[in-house]
Amino acid sequence: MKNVAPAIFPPNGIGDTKPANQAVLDWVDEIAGLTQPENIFWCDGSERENEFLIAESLKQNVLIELNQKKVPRSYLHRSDPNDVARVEQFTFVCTATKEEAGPTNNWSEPGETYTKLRGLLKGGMRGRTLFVIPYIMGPPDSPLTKVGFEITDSQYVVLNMRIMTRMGEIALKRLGNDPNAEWNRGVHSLLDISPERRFICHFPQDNAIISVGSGYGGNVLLSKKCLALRIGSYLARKQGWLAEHMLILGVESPEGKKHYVAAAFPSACGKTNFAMLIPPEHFKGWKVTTVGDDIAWMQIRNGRLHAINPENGYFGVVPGTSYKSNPNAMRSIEHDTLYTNVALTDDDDVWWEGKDGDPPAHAIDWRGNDWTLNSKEKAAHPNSRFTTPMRNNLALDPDVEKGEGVPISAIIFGGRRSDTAPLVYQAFDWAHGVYLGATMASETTAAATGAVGKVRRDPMAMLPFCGYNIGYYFQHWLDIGKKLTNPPQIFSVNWFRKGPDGKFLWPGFGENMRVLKWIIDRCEENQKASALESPIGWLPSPHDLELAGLDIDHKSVAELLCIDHEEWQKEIAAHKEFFDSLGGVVPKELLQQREKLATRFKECA
Ligand code: GTP
Ligand code: SPV
Ligand code: MN
Repeated sequence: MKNVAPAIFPPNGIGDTKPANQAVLDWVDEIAGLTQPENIFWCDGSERENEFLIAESLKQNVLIELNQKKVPRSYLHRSDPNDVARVEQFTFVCTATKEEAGPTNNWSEPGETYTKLRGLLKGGMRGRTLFVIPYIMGPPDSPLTKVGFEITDSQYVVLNMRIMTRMGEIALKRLGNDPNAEWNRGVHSLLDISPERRFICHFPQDNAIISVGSGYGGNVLLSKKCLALRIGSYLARKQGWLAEHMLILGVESPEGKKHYVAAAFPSACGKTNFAMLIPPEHFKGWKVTTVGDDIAWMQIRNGRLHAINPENGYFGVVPGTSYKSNPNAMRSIEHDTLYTNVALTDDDDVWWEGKDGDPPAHAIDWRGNDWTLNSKEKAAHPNSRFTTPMRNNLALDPDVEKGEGVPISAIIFGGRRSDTAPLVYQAFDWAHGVYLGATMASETTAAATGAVGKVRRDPMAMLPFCGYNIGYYFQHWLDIGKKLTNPPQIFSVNWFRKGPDGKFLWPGFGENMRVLKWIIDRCEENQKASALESPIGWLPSPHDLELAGLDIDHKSVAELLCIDHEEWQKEIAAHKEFFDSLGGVVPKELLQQREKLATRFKECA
């Protein structure tokens, strides 16, 4: 299957929506002069343009048409097998000084990096079409909304950006004619899709991104991790708001009382699933709605944090998605969806590990090879993805377009931990909550290249996405808390604790409603749910959780809520080791939190 495709030639009326803003025109001129494309395609986001690009992508074998009866208007793309996930080792934050990028980012000097990238881009689009994608991040009438332009030589990127962002004319209108207006400059070229020439570089001070050598989502949909998180977090600190790797959901009780919750879990640790949760039967009358599944931009309004979802679609993990685990996602991806790196069945349907029903006897796997039930390889790549419009989600929150955002009652930090971290607990206060976020750890997943299943510290699930010094980021979180008169309560969750048999102790997915209910009850003014004071925070006892109708034994519940002092001694030592590894940038307030935690353990020993 082709990833790099030759130029396409649109008929009149397609691909010619040039923006009026001279700064954009000059920039496109400059990049075109450097990359030498065959022609330039100015995207407007229209239906007609989309149809044309899909038809061309099918002709060029960039997309494969799926069974239009089973998955209408949906297509499959296979990426290069060497290019299936984010590449943290090739991701750079190019601030003027290394200190600004901080201890957790790869840094390279901006001047040298521009020179190196220009060298790579020189003539890089010869024989190809250069697409210009105008887009906005955020609801059209939000003060937080940002304009971006992405230049790319990949039709797959254009088709994805049309789903993931509000793309086209809407951005041209918002930008207007002012040559000094603020907008993000993103340049992407596939080059020859070689890991040796793969770099994802951010220039926060220029509000610019250059990504070369990859065609994979998180590396090339520059709106997402690059703009909304890395550049976003940098701007957020300067401008006094928060750009976070968080889902946003609404939860409404049968009495009609509604709370919004934002939750940060690392990549492939359950954000999309939690955001689309369907409450189990026992919770009749409860409703969960999705505002966003990956990114939250939050600002202070009337002393409260309010969140918007800057995106317009979901770029979700496919494997494990089923009618049992996530019916809302399954319904969303039944139509108008781009699939990347899943298996293709003999009747042109899609298949993946964990899908409902029996696996097919034969399929074409994500690499394009024959696959049978006897194959040792997985049919779908573990990081195969769907790209689907958020409007496909039947549980979409009615306030998703609200410019001021939704008020956040609770912030949740969650990791994938086989041990140590209990199912749920609550921080004593904001600063303690920031400490929970700053010290969270999770087992690595297939969403990034490298080892899978290794425990690593991933503060606020932002380790790969914080676009500046992590120490300043912690301080920014502490400072925001001081400005809030009605701060969200902060919680920690872990759906992934395992028993001695190596199996998950908690059923997860829809049953996470039981934990969510405890969380929002703890946020009520009269604290409708009780908890025990433990050294790590407020912990529910088994009878504080609504477990009726759930098939789980007492022993598992006890294990899920257990704080093993030995494990926690190791954990506290690991916090220290992590903070030490950051080389003196951690705010004093967080160092004190660690001491307080250690003292609380000593006092109860
Ligand atoms: P990114 O898109 O990479 O940011 O991932 P995400 O955080 O949105 O994760 P997602 O919801 O896609 O889930 C990732 C994997 O975790 C999938 O294979 C899910 O099936 C699995 N998963 C999600 N929620 C749960 C849960 O509550 N319990 C268990 N055991 N697995 C879960
Ligand atoms: C993640 O890895 O956190 C994702 C997928 O959401 S990607 O957009 O590829 O980064
Ligand atoms: Mn993510």
